[in-house]
Amino acid sequence: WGIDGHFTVCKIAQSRLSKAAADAVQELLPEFAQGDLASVCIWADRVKFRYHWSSPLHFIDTPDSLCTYQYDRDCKDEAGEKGRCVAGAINNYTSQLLTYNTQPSNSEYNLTEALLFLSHFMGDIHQPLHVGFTGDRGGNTIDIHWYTRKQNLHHVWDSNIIETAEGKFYDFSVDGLVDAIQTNITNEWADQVEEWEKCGSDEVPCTEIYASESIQAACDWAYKGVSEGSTLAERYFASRVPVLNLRLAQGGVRLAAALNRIFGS
Ligand code: DCM
Ligand code: DCM
Ligand code: DCM
Ligand code: ZN
Ligand code: ZN
Repeated sequence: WGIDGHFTVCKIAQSRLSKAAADAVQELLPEFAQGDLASVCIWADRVKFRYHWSSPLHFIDTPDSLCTYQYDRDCKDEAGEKGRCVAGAINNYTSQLLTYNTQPSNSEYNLTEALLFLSHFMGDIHQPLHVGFTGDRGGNTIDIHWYTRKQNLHHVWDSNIIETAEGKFYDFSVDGLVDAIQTNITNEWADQVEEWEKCGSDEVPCTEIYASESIQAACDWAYKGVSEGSTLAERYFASRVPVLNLRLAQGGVRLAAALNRIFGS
């Protein structure tokens, strides 16, 4: 996601934290966040250049045209190193944050960074094209027109659909989008939320579910009907925006659920 996608996921998440998790988040947030998780949700993108090792942790490349995800097969970087993908990173930073409960002030890890990475990566794993095909780098090499402007398909899902929705429906404000999704969560989607919060079983970790949903949505909605040089406009926007809103909602609900589990009650 771009700035507004990550902001939305973290706004939704912070509003759903238990007292214990909210307190831990307050303590771990950096000073410049001023208590607002959403304001630093994009941090992991800003440090890609400083922390070179972290850039493969934002996505997963899956086999072209297969539309499935498997951790053992797919979660690796371009050099083939295992675990170096967004699912591996979520697992890693979750286990780092769990040390907060036993050694809050002398963890061997930087738990502030762990919180910011986890919050960001929980968003990215819900962006369908962050679990896209290998050959097109998650849609980055598919050049299309977004209305009249040259764009690539990945960027359409990171930012353009969200920005177009904000412009059309919410007076160009991200807060309007957040409010609308919050309303959906408490109404239309209320009976699904508990299912989203469930975290698989011991054999099926949560990231397996999130990533599988993403590549499925990528095939069914993001890639569908699109080819090099396509023009995507009103029809594509109108049919995809509900899918995108759902993924932002699930990202937010699941980030909160993860933090609530990590920091106990
Ligand atoms: N940052 C920010 N606002 C501040 C200070 C920092 O948005 N007042 C962001 C910009 C950098 C990152 O945090 O990407 C740097 O954080 P640090 O150097 O503390 O890790
Ligand atoms: N990770 C890393 N380097 C760090 C901190 C975290 O590469 N300094 C990431 C890479 C992996 C994830 O953590 O995706 C899991 O790492 P490991 O396999 O070492 O547990
Ligand atoms: N990305 C992806 N899959 C890839 C490569 C990149 O999902 N195989 C994502 C990461 C960024 C965006 O695409 O959100 C742009 O990547 P880059 O900056 O590497 O062009
Ligand atoms: Zn992206
Ligand atoms: Zn990212």
